[in-house]
Amino acid sequence: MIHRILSVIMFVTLLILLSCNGDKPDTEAIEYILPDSGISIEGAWARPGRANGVTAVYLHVLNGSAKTDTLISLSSPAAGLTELHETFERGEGMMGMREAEEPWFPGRSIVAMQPGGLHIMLMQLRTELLEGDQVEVNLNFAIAGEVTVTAPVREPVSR
Ligand SMILES: [Cu+2]
Repeated sequence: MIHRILSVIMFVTLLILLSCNGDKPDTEAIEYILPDSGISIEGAWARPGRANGVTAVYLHVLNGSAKTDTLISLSSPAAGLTELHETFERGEGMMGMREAEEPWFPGRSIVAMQPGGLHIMLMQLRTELLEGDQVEVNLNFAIAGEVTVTAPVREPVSR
């Protein structure tokens, strides 16, 4: 609990950065086609980050199967700790983020992870991540199994 509170406090600054810089959902205009079965990941990208710091990875999860799948675990060789986060309103216009309570991906649907919403949080970054770098994330689903995605590092696209 204390760990969670500390985490939230630690990330408030980042959060302000993440949610208050006027970013529009970056991949909104792209239409993804569901696969016939299984899970595929599209449109992955990561923000730059400092060594020992944190950053966020955004992507779309396309669940082509009829069944709801669940994310069991996440990892990245680039980070000491990797979590699925959700953004929430803390009140008084403040936004916070916390570990997502419902990491579910309904059948035949697309879940977007994008600025201001769900995201994969990379913490304890092992090295600096600069624009042009790539970062690997492993998503371990209950049904689909492990899916590895390579996310290019870039700044958000502002519209
Ligand atoms: Cu986060």
